[in-house]
Amino acid sequence: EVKKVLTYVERAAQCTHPLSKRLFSIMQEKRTNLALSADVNTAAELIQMADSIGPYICVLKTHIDIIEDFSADLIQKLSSLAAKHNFIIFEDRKFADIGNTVKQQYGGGMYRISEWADIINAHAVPGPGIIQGLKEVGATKNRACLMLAQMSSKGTLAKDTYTAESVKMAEGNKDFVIGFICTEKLSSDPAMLHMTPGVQLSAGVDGLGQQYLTPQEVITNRESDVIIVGRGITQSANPMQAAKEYQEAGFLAYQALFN
Ligand code: 5IU
Repeated sequence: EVKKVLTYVERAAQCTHPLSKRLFSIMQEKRTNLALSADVNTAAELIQMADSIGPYICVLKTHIDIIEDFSADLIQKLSSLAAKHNFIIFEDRKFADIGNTVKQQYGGGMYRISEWADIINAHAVPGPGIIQGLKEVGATKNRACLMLAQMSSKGTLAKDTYTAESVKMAEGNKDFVIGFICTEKLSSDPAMLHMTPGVQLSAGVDGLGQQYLTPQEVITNRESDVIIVGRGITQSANPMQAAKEYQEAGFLAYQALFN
C-alpha cells in the first residue's frame, strides 16, 4: 500500500477551522514548519526574539507567566509582530483544571490569554469538561486548542491508553481542538496538526528530563508537522542563524516526504 503524503496546501484545504487552515497556509508561504519556544524572562527579550526570528517561524510559543515585567504593552507589541511577520501565537499554558476554573484562567486574571493567544493547549487528565470550559471562552473569538497527548520528557505518564483517550477527546471536539502536542503522528485526519517539542539538531537530553529528537526524526520518521525549538535557538550564540538552520532542516525533511 502506498501512503499518500499530503502537501501543506492540500492539508489547508481539508481544514474546517480557520486557524489550522491559516497555519498550513503560513507554513507553505513562509516555507517553515518551525515553532520558536521563546522561553525568555523579560518583555524586551521576547520582543527582540519575536522580531528577529519572526521571519523563520510559523508559530511563536510563549510562556507568558515567566515574563518578569508583563504588561499590556508587551501584548500589543507581540500582536503587531505577529502581523508583521505572519506567525501564529501559541501560549503554552497547559490548562489542567475543571471547566469552570480553566474558563477563568483562560479569559481572565492578569494575562487575559484568550485576548491575544491564537492557540492554547490543555491536558486531557480532567476529562472533556476542560475542553468545554475553554471552548466557552475561545470559540467565539475563533481561537483553538491543542490536546497534550504525549510529552517529550523522560518518564511521562502521557502514553498508551492515556494518549489514545486524549486523541479521542480531541477528535470529538474538532470545532475547537485543531491538533496535538505529541512525539509522533497520532491521527490520520489531515486537518489535525501534530506539534512536537524536544527538538535539537543533535539528539540528547538536558539535566531535567527533557529528551531531544532531531528535526529529521520528528518530520520524517515520527510524521509530525511542526518542530518546536527552544534552547536550540535561544541559547545559541547566534539565534537568528540557528533559527535559519532549524527552518531549513525542518522544511527539507518535509520536502523529502515527496521523493
Ligand atoms: N514542552 C516540552 N515538552 C513537552 C511539552 C512542552 O519541552 O512535552 I507539552 C515545552 C517546554 C519548553 C519547550 O517551553 O517546549 C521546549 O524547550 P527546549 O527546546 O528549550 O527544550
